[in-house]
Amino acid sequence: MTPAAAHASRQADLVARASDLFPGGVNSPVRAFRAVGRPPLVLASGSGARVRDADGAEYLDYIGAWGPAILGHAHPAVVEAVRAAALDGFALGATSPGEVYLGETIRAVMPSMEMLRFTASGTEAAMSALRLARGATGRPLIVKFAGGYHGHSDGLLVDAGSGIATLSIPGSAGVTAAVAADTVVVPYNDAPAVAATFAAHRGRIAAVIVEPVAANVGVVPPAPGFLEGLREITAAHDALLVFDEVITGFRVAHGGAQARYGIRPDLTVLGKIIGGGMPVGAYGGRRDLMEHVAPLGGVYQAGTLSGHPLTMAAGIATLALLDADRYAALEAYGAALEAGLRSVAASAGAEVSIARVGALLTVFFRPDAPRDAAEALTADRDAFARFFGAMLDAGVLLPPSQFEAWFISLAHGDAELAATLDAAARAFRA
Ligand code: KE4
Repeated sequence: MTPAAAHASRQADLVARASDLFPGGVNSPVRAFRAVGRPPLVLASGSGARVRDADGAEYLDYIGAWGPAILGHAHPAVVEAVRAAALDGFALGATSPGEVYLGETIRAVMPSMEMLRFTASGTEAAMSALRLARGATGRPLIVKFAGGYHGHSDGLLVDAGSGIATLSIPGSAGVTAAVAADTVVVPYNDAPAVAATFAAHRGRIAAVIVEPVAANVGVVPPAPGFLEGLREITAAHDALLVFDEVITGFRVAHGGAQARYGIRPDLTVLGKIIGGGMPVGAYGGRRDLMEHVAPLGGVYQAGTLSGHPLTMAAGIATLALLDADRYAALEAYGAALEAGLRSVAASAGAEVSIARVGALLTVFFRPDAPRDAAEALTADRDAFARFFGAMLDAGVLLPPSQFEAWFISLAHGDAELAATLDAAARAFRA
């Protein structure tokens, strides 16, 4: 592209400069669009269910900021809450009123979180929950599931999902064998494998961490009895059950997956929606466990911007608009989208399967919905990449990976459903 033409496209210019500044031109790998063979988008604005790239092209959006934008982008109530909070200063370095209000709001909806701690990301929250599990039990081992993604702390990057699955890499360089040795990986939806793992490591497992609806290999719902099995096995061995609800919290039900499936975990990890799109994480659970956390107990965890006032303001404003009947609307759109996609795929003769839990959906390019990561990873990535490109060309932006979920918002309505299905009908044929 000639220099003049480069400046004709602000996006191309920014992509070129970003590629020089950041690894892959991005500040998080999945944003690089490498798995779909397209140049990355630079998104300059969002409103409701739509986003605009740096050249002003508009897309109907199913990335949804990877989960937080459940109200749609730039919801006026959330924007106003952050604007007003900003006038009182930003981080002040002590507890702020908003932390109390948001903490009480979360606990009222998720009563298993008897006591909690805010962080600035889901990674920090998951990492801290597991440090707490080890500190409280005195045991070294953590069990996670193949394809489970719980942020990028060393011990959790073993056989993870999300970007690790998208980039088809086994784990991460820089994670030592010593660290990885304390993480045991078992297949999702396989409670007997978990029981066998506990038998093999009797008395040494601190906790099991699970995405109660797997969403980082694409959406893989828990098989009937799986979560109940985890609850029984961990209780029988005095180990802790940690629900990573960074995606599912306030998404698959008002009270998250623990409400939807009726399981009370010992600890819960949150992120995304509770911050309304601002940097956030939280972990919490049984009071007797959380009292091990500094400064009360010996498990240290800290953060300069934990509980940031503007994040708290965005979270409070977001959760205030997520009362129980909004979930009926999310469920209705999700069901209509699933049925519509199934119909247009069948008409086009496309061999896909659709997995959905509430407002979380994945179209898998494989004949039947996967039951675990190993099955999900057999999906046809090239077919997905072609579908992604055809949808993008039709103005619909999907998460740029077969192994991520589509995030539906309350701003997605009849017009968005029709536009999505019209684009999909053409894309499946392509
Ligand atoms: P963050 O550190 O990215 O806030 O949260 C980590 C995390 C923890 N647990 C679960 C279940 C998660 O899905 C995530 C992050 N999700 C990915 C999308 N699959 C974030 C997108 C990205 O990495 O850019």
